[in-house]
Amino acid sequence: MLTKYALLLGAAWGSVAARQPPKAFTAPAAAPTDQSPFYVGYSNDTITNTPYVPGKVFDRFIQIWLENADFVTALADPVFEHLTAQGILLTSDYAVTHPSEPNYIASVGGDFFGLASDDLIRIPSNVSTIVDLLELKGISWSSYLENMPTDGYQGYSYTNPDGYTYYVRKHNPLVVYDSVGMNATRGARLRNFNDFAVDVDNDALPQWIFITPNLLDDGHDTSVTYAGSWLNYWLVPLLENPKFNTPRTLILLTFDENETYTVNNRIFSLLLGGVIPENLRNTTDDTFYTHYSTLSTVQNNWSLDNLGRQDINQTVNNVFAFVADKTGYQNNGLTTHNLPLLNMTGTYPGPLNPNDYVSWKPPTNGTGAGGGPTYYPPN
Ligand SMILES: *[C@@H]1O[C@H](CO)[C@@H](O)[C@H](O)[C@H]1NC(C)=O
Ligand SMILES: *[C@@H]1O[C@H](CO)[C@@H](O)[C@H](O)[C@H]1NC(C)=O
Ligand SMILES: *[C@@H]1O[C@H](CO)[C@@H](O)[C@H](O)[C@H]1NC(C)=O
Ligand SMILES: *[C@@H]1O[C@H](CO)[C@@H](O)[C@H](O)[C@H]1NC(C)=O
Ligand SMILES: *[C@@H]1O[C@H](CO)[C@@H](O)[C@H](O)[C@H]1NC(C)=O
Ligand SMILES: *[C@@H]1O[C@H](CO)[C@@H](O)[C@H](O)[C@H]1NC(C)=O
Ligand SMILES: *[C@@H]1O[C@H](CO)[C@@H](O)[C@H](O)[C@H]1NC(C)=O
Ligand SMILES: *[C@@H]1O[C@H](CO)[C@@H](O)[C@H](O)[C@H]1NC(C)=O
Ligand SMILES: CC(=O)N[C@H]1CO[C@H](CO)[C@@H](O)[C@@H]1O
Repeated sequence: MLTKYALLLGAAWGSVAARQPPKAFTAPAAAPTDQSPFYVGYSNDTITNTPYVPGKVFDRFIQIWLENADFVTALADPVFEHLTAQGILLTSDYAVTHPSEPNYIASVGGDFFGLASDDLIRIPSNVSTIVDLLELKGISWSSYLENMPTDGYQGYSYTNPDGYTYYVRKHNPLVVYDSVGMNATRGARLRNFNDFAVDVDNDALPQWIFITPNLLDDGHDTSVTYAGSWLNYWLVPLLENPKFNTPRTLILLTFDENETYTVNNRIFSLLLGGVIPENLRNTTDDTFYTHYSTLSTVQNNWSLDNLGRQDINQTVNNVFAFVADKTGYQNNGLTTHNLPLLNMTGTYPGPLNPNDYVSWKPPTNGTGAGGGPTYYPPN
């Protein structure tokens, strides 16, 4: 089945970078708001969004995913240190499994469906995602993927003309869901970094944004220092740009998973943005969070419906505390002594686990942090 999809999409299985990663970061342009020839596809248009829908605490949510960097090491890096002083460091945030891809898909679909690989997969079009919930309330969204060549690109990876593979599908969670990837209207909202430059310049960023840096800039093929240099080029100036970081913007800088499978899957994450109250900057929060917390926090903020998956599982769906405090939402109070293990890779049954297959299931009816009903796709 996987092979069929691979052929269908003309995938390059296990494609290996032809070149070694460079040792030092080179800026692709003078500023992150400039288009660059390094990004193969130039922007054709500015994104069109529905009118802004105010949230209870924030009006824009931007998540930025980094890779394979030990945050203890990261904290020693001057750029991370600089950013940490401006935000809330989440000291008890957990990935949900290993390796990368299941964590990415969980963050937008509320489950990883037993997946324990980075294979080329497609999730059937009747499986809902956060996009369905956002669109129901008229909330605009998009993903920006660095070095993805064309909007809505379906391929397994992309190798630039310089011979280096910078982009991989496994870090682009929404394209994996056919309800987004195979729908041309939605696919056009999976955009590249030249589009990002244009969208910021035109003050046209949507309200829910997923950012995937390339395999060098996210630290995957490189190091914390390299990722720090990219953040210094990209995020640090954007934090000062009111078209990106408004007083009502919440930014999550996070990692996909812990590198060490034999420890519980703790990752280190940082909340940033204009919405972080002055008195909470340079503080830590030890509430237990997982990748599902990004779904429940967004649901809580905009009173959304839920997906009827782990986003309604009260063990793993705590809402970011500074948001919950304002909305009056009650988190579960779990502490470090009784946390579930989230490193049990390959042992979860599901439709994407070939060793423990169970068929696709409709959502479970229940209540999430948004208070709305469970969303059932039309077919
Ligand atoms: C993995 O978890 C350990 C223990 O919590 C922590 O020291 C380490 O920094 C984490 N590594 C990553 C890559 O997040
Ligand atoms: C942030 O807090 C640490 C102590 O936790 C302190 O050493 C540091 O100076 C603070 N930084 C800023 C910019 O306030
Ligand atoms: C813009 O359109 C051209 C021509 O169809 C295409 O080659 C290019 O990749 C498009 N840009 C993006 C970002 O999709
Ligand atoms: C494709 O996406 C658009 C915009 O989100 C939506 O209105 C439409 O119903 C979707 N089409 C299908 C076949 O799901
Ligand atoms: C998960 O982490 C715990 C420690 O936090 C460890 O005891 C356990 O063996 C790990 N599980 C796996 C499958 O590595
Ligand atoms: C909720 O999450 C916990 C921790 O991962 C898990 O043990 C439990 O089975 C989940 N419940 C449901 C209904 O999925
Ligand atoms: C999707 O539709 C198939 C039948 O075509 C059904 O077996 C499956 O349960 C549905 N999945 C969901 C998530 O509703
Ligand atoms: C879900 O639960 C609600 C509240 O109990 C109920 O009104 C609704 O009919 C249920 N929906 C489905 C599809 O079971
Ligand atoms: C969708 C939703 O719940 N919107 C509310 C968010 O919070 C603002 C401010 O409290 C309300 O005005 C909205 O109705």
